[in-house]
Amino acid sequence: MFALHNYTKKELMTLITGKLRRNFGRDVEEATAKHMFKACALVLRDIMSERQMKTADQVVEKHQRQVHYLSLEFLMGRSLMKNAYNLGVLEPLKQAIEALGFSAPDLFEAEPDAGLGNGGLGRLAACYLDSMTTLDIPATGYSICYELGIFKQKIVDGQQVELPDNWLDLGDAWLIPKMDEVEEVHFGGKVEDVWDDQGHHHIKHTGYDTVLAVPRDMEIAGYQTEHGNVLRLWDAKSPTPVDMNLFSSGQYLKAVEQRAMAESISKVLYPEDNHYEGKSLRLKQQYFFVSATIQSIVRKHRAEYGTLRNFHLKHVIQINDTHPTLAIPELMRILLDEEGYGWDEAWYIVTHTVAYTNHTVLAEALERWPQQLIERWLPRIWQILIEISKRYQEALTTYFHGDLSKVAPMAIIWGGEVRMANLCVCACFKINGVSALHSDILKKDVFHDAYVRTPDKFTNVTNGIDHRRWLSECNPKLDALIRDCCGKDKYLLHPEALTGLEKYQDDAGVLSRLGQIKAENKNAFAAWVTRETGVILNTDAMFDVQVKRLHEYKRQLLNVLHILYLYQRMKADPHFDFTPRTYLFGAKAAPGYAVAKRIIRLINSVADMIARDPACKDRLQVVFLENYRVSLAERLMPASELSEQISTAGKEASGTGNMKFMMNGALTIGTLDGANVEMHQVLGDENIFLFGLKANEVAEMKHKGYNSYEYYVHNPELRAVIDQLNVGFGDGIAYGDIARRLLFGDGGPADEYLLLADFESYRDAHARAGQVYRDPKAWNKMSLLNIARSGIFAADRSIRDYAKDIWNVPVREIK
Ligand code: T68
Repeated sequence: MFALHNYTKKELMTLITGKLRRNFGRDVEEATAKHMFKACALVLRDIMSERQMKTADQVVEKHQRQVHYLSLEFLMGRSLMKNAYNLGVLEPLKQAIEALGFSAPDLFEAEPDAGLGNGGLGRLAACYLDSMTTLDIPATGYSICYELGIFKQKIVDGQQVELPDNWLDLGDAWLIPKMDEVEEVHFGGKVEDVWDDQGHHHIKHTGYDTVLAVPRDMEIAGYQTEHGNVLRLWDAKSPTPVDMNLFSSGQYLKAVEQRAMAESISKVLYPEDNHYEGKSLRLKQQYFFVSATIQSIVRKHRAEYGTLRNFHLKHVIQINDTHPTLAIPELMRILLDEEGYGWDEAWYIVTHTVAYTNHTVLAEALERWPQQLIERWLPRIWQILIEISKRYQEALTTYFHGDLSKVAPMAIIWGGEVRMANLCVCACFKINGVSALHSDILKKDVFHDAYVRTPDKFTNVTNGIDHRRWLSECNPKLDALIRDCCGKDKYLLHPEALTGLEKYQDDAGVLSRLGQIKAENKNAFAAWVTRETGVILNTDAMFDVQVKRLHEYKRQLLNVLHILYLYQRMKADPHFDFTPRTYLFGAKAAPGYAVAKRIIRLINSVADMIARDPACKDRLQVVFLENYRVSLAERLMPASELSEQISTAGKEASGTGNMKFMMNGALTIGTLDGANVEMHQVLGDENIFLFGLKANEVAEMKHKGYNSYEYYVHNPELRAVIDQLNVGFGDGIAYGDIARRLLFGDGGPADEYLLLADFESYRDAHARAGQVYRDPKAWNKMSLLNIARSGIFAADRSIRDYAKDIWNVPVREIK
């Protein structure tokens, strides 16, 4: 164990004022909040940078095995409070800021979210960086330094409008550019085989465009450790001002074009989640990031060992979904063309280095790159892919005795497309899903035949969340209660210590304190919403929350149908007995996903109608929270009471929002999907509100032929709700398109996600939740047990699983 240096308020004040003077030429009196934020960030960055360099030296000295986590997305959110917390300087930092005449909460609030991700997959990567560092794993994250992160969402007249997210203005305070570690990435051109005088064969690549990859490193601090890691974000730059050769040869336009091409690569994050689009700029992003990353790892390895023969012993490359799959042919390229290895030796190294995490079974999310695109932009990679594909297909044909019904779906190149998931399954030494159910579906269904051939490759690592951020930091009152009940701060490094709460499950004092904390958190959240938007939330009602990306499979629409049902019952019978609810929604829709945008508009139409109806006052309220993001989630989780996790069973790979709610004492209404299954396992039927078809029943129903119209005909309540979609609401907007989609399918299958089939069961589960809510003691007991049993969903547990089952690296032992 290291002795951590404890910075005092006075030391921090000196460091901060020093930064203000040296970096911004200001005394404290002249500094703006922005200067102050940057100065604080720079002070913490220095501390982390020192630690990280020591860690890096140690890794070299001890020849440690390293983890490289490749992801097109890291949804980091804010860092100032997080880093201060992990470095153990949060309290003295707050005091220093205040003593310098600034408000600490305002300063934390001034930091823009680093929104370099869409949703669950990106946030997972961020949580894992925290845990890998806290557990002393030598690990590096790699991604793109997008100039524009996930768009900012405005709601105008009920509709989503996207605005650019220019986070680097302030956010670049965390980044350290390393000009001496720039890599070159090549696009296009021509590849030839050449033989030298000795008859040796070489690959000659000419006529390519060069893009420079400049690393901008973000330091990552762990909790109570001196260990430091980095997130390496690659920024795309054009090589030298402009290519003077092109200019002088009169190719003026080509020179300008090339420059624009180069710098467009890191311009913007693609805003589609769980969806694939074969855009050439996206392919370039993927190769740019993967090529720079692999070259950088190889360069450092060569400097340390002078050979790549032991590469797989010293490195493991984890790829976050198929987005970084080109790491496989890129590492092959370097081993073959630059190191001169033969195919078999190169293949051995690659296939003992790369491991793949799958995050979705949705067909529309599977990446299938058109052959022409790869051929044109990555000609050498294309040749390597052909060879990998050919050899794999031969092996499969032998194994399956020429059975094309097995070989064809597993092929890597097929029908003019490159199937990235199949390439991963072929080349990776481990393949994992992200929840028990999801990993089972991979084995039984998506990759069944590959599983039969190589069962040992397949494993599960259930997702987890950074419980220090998502409980301790964001919910200080609950943190205090846990410290009182579970052995002080023990749970911060031993999340399983949360079970210590169990013995208070019938303790009236603790239960009422838990209820009190929730009430105070609701009030604080409501006050913030009012400040930001003017909307007044009814804090006496149950806060019933669905926040996540807008996607049909996540079934926000099912929630809306049920709200309309409640509304109609209330209108029909003023004495209708139900537990008052404040429904909160937050969701970004991919800008090109028209149906998702319609559903956002529908939620706003319904919210508006209910807000205007005096009959709903104090009983029913619907609020759409604009621009849902990490920092908004941190405010909302502590205030939530009912967590909506209602995806069609079999579709949500894991979910991680579900875990954040659970840890903050919200109860779940949900289907047996993703990690909900494992939540149910530890909670039992009595501590979760389950409903709906199970994954196998969904498959069966689809197989038999699902008819949504029958539910419409046979359930008058459901019929009335769908009829109202057709008629529309107070704002004069009708949603016949959505009604048609449910009943007849609008080009596709009717009600693809089985909303109507699950409606009744969902309604009943809501009625049960409403009943329990009326008995605060029963509710609080359930809430307490949810928190107590949430420890297995800490990212520390997930990372220990990865370290042991996949990475084969030692982890910090914590007393
Ligand atoms: C999510 N996937 C899963 N994808 O939907 C969720 N996709 O169940 C799971 O908990 C989470 O991953 C973590 O494992 C995503 O978030 C994307 O965001 C995405 C982005 C680009 C392309 C495709």
